[in-house]
Amino acid sequence: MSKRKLSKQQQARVKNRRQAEDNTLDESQLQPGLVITNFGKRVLVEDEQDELHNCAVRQHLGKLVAGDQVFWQPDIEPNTGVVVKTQPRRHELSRPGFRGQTRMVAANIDQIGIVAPVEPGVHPDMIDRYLVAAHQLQLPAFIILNKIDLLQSEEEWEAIAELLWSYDELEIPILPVSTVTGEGLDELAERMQGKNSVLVGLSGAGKSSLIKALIPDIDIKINELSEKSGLGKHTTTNSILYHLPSGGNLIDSPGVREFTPHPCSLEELEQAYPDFHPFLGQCKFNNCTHTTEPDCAIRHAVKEEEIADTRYLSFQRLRERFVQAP
Ligand SMILES: Nc1nc2c(ncn2[C@@H]2O[C@H](COP(=O)(O)OP(=O)(O)OP(=O)(O)O)[C@@H](O)[C@H]2O)c(=O)[nH]1
Ligand SMILES: [Mg+2]
Ligand SMILES: [Zn+2]
Repeated sequence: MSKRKLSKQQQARVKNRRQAEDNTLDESQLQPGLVITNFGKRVLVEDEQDELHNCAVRQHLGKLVAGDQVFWQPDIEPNTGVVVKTQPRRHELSRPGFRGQTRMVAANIDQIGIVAPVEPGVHPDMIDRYLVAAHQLQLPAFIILNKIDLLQSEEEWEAIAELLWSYDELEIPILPVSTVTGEGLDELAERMQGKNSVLVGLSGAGKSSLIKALIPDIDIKINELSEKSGLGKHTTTNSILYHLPSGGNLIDSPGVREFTPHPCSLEELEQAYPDFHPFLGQCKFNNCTHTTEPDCAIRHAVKEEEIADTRYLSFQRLRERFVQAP
């Protein structure tokens, strides 16, 4: 991670600017707000009366994202302002981005809904990567099997069940839904009631469609967001927070081609795979990578079908690419 270091002189300049900014801060003007979405260097902040304000962000605050709690002060123009302070985040879901940068996905969430669509396909590898991220954040995750209206036969259902049995064994909830027929949407709404949830998954998985199906006056909301931010209405380029009718918030995140969790140690990766736990410590070598070593308890468990092949393979792909040497 190449985060450029500031020189002493630059650090002093940043500090002086911050102090100058703080001196102009009129505490009586500060209002609490919730970041609904970010675009460029600006954010849409919702005030306590549910009004939206297009706000600049003080530079030292870094990147803000849907779900951030902030303090802001109004500008002269109506519905504009400046975010001057942030509240500490409880959780932040992010991923490594381009050239060592971090891409923020959502802040202050209680749970992660992984959207796995029947079409273009359920990819256990993708699910496992989000499960590793959820483990890193100590957050519960569940799987939304979307577009089940496209499943035509018993065989197709069986093929999907085959891909998902290991998650069922891990007691990760799986919710079959369709935004076309409405099947499963009540159960999904119930699971998200009163909580802050984020929907994640590959582009085209149906995240935005699910949000549209769950929130009755969504078109009005989308128009309002687009009007206040100047953004288009149809693409999800940044995360957007919506309020659920029965309480709680739901964050729509932009799809990625391939999600990657943050790098971690071999031990941490092993911990993120609960199905490996009963066999850990039983390999011949205590630094076993579970690849070619003799007497490997993990590979033995895979052979005995106590660990799913897909889980073993996704673990190895993550280990090769994202495990940092100690
Ligand atoms: N058959 C069927 N199609 C669906 C369903 N849900 C969504 N779709 C279709 O899937 C496509 C992608 O849906 P989106 O909701 O835009 O997907 P997304 O996950 O938000 O995609 P990104 O914003 O690119 O990440 C659209 O053409 C939807 O009409 C469903 O339940 N059944
Ligand atoms: Mg979308
Ligand atoms: Zn081993």
